[in-house]
Amino acid sequence: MLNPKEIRKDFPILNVNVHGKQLVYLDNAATSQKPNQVIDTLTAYYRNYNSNVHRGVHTLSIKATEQYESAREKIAKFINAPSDSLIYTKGTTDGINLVAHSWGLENIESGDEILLTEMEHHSNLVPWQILAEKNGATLKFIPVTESGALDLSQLNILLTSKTKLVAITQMSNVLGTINPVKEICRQAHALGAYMLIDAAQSVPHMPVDVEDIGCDFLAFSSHKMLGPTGIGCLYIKKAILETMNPVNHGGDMVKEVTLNQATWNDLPIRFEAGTPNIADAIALGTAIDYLTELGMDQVQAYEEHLTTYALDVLKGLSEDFIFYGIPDPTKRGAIISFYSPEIHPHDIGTVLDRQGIAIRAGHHCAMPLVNGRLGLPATARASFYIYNTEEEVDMLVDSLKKTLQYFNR
Ligand code: C6P
Repeated sequence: MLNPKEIRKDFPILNVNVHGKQLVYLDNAATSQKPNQVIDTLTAYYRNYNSNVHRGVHTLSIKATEQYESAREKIAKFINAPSDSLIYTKGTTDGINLVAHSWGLENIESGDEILLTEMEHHSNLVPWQILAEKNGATLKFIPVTESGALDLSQLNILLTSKTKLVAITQMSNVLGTINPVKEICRQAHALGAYMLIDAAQSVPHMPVDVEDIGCDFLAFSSHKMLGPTGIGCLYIKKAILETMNPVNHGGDMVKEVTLNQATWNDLPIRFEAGTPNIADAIALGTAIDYLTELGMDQVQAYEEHLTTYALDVLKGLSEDFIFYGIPDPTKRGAIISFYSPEIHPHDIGTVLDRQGIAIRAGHHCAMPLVNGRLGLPATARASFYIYNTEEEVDMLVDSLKKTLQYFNR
């Protein structure tokens, strides 16, 4: 089992005081904190070898290029992908938009169907809305059951020979539900549809193997997995990537340019026009080293343990709060959304903040799920990571009790 007390020593921010209390950071689904190793990688790059990549013959540029490309290899290995199928992006949103604007625009036609779910983040919804409107495709949605799972009994009705793309989150950022993407992918492929996975919440918290799942596209963000903001990755199956056209054009993505035309560089550089986010890519490589060292099986097991504990102790508050998500902690990630009909989630968030506890309150960029399916104005959400402890869960419970008292409940 992971030792969060040891892990915490690597995260300087966890010693910060908020309103005179030591920070209890439970907003990891929004963004995770960064260990010294990642912070040191960033400063080492800027202090010692800041330079552009793929361009220079000088020592610094060669070192920057080596580090940038070796980070790509590590990240690709982490999800069991070949490194030439892994494109650096700004994050999950950017990756999904790239697929929609390149592959989507050219392959999804009038009459085609795109199958999504009711639990998608706006990043895996709005790009498909725009594309469907432009190309005349239809959006369909797998419903969410009362308990917070996908209603897979609807899958063979919704998935038809007209389905061109199935685009699904592997883990809900509101309910924590882990979706059976491998099985959905198998069924999608059997009908000739392509499969995209929004892995923003899964890659940071559980082992993900694109080869095993068999998906065509998979996007994730560095900042939710101990790495810096502004960098993420998009995996695209090689055979598909070879047929796709770049969305951005300019330096580095070209092989030969004349006044009137250009040819594209090799994969995946052809999708990375302009000077890339070098420091953050290299530091994401360090975050990958950190997680690999811990072992993703261990990360998942620890979070399951902490979620089990949290669900158990939070039961004591079930008269005052409704807790959402599948009760079985093996089928969900370390995300717990809750709601009190008496106290607005933003008020809960504000009162907890006064006690040093950071949670998120809002629609979590999943308005169709929160406002539509759950019928709530917002939820309060606590989300855990490798450095959170049972003591912190206890502090959350105590603070929620104080919040109830504060509002005279
Ligand atoms: N969810 C949350 O608090 P970006 O912003 O591109 O790194 O990730 C977007 C995204 C896509 N899909 C899922 C399932 C997500 O959870 C997120 C980010 C954050 O839940 C910020 S809204």
